[in-house]
Amino acid sequence: MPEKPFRLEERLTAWHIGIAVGSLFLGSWFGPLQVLEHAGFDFYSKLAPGIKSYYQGLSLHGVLNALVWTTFFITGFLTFATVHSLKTKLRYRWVNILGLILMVAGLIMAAVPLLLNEATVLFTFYPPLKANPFFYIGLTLVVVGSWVEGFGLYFTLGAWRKAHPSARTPFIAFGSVLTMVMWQIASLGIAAEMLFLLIPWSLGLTAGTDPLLARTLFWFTGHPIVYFWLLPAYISWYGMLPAQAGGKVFSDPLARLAFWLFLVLSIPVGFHHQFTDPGIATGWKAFHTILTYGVTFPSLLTAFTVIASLELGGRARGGKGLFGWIRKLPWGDPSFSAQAFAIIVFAFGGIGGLINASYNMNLVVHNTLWIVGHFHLTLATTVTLSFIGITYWLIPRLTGRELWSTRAANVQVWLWLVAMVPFSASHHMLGIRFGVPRRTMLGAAPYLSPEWNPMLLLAAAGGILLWASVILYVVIVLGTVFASRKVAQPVEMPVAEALRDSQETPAWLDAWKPWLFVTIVLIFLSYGMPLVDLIRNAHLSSPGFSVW
Ligand code: HAS
Ligand code: CU
Repeated sequence: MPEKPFRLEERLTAWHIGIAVGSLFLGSWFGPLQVLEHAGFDFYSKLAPGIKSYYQGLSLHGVLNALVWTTFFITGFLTFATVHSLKTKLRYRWVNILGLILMVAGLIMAAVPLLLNEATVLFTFYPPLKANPFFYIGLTLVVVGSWVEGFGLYFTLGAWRKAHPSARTPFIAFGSVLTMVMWQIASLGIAAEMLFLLIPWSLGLTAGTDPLLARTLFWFTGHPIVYFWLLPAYISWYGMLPAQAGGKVFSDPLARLAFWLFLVLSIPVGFHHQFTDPGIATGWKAFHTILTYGVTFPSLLTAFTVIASLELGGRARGGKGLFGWIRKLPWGDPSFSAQAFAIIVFAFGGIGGLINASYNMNLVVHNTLWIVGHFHLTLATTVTLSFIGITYWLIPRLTGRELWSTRAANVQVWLWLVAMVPFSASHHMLGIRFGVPRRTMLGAAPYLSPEWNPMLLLAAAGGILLWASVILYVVIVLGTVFASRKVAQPVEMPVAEALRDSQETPAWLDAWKPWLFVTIVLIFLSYGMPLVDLIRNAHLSSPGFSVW
């Protein structure tokens, strides 16, 4: 077999994906335990004997599934996507290797206190809940590692642009680098929270902390982090999926415009997580609400452009009539169907998001199981099922082997979709109808009502099926890596052509400075005054609590 040109880059990617899948596997064990606990069946002592409480399990579930699975998958996938899209090796490979080492070191550092019940603070680690300093330092290292990997991609794109001064950046590389830039700006909030508040506090260097300031810095990052998760899926939907469906990108300029809008609008919206926090003036919350409705616009553009691109594919495959093209899409290809299901589910997850974002409707759903329903549609399906779909071509590519079983992969993808319907519907209903709280060990709650039981049982059934789908996924990954046939010609990364030559895309859609300028200005407008106010009035007075 000829020497592969990107061997080192692919090995780096493989490490990232391996760690990501491993954490999804471990984190998912707690899912069924949680829904069963809610439905009145407490299996923690039998099935997770080392775990001290529901809350320790929930912290592991959130950190491993929401933070580790995503961040490792994304940094690995974007590295692969950038080098293959630009057809060039990483400019400085040591930078990306260093980034991965930092991320792994951080992961280990954070995992130890989590496992020792020293960081039972849930994945949002809101103070005054207090964790062991290694938890905060570890998570900070993971973020810093991801920044370093981001720089590795900028150097690579920079070198490419120098060598191709008048060419448009290929869309996939453009989207990958933009995702990293957005993430680096966005994660400054969490970096500040860690460095100035949580780490000194947990080390005993300050007597207390300021929960409101900490939460505000957290959500500066916490909202855009959901687009850090979503944009890699969008890169695939726009730049790869049309090729898998036999179609073309309906509009390269619209695709780029959506990404620029995400850069500009992802960050200045964090107060929609803090509507009920006292201490932030109503006017600022209203301003963030308006901008939140702004950031739904690029997703609506995406719905239009991606579906139009898939329609081109369905018609090229012989589909006729208004909807006949849908049947002609390659539904038997699990990589395609996983992502198509992810898109369909996002219609519902996104509508839920619009409800959350409404300043007054949020009061009905905030802190209820409705939100859990929302983020299992968005994060745990739209994003996760897209990533799973991507691995169904990426892992065969990385290993030079066939997918272990296409049929098993199809079952896995369908099982996820079918399980998510009762899971998310029941969570939404429990939240909006009965006001059932989230982040709560319901089995021990004195206010538990028999009215909730049917929905709680439905949620438990969905949760168990979802867990089965994760286990099947891991079996398929392991089967592909260790037990599948080698192929002579490994699959290529799918790259969709645009309907019109992307070189004709206007230059302003490939120019960084104006967009970065607007991004920074909008951050100052939306966060400048409230943050100055909170910092001026900061009281490092709250002691830490270790409740469980
Ligand atoms: Fe959210 C809370 C608002 C999107 C994740 N969100 C959360 C939390 C998470 C999360 C994890 O305003 C909980 C955090 C915590 O622990 O407290 N969210 C939104 C809005 C959007 C949104 C406005 N969220 C996401 C995405 C996530 C995610 C994406 C993860 C990846 N969210 C909120 C708010 C809260 C919140 C409040 C705080 C709630 C509270 O009170 O605590 C928007 O970005 C959504 C825009 C999307 C659309 C849909 C576009 C549709 C598409 C497909 C159409 C498909 C069709 C079918 C028509 C408007 C692209 C196609 C057919 C075929 C054949 C293919
Ligand atoms: Cu948000």
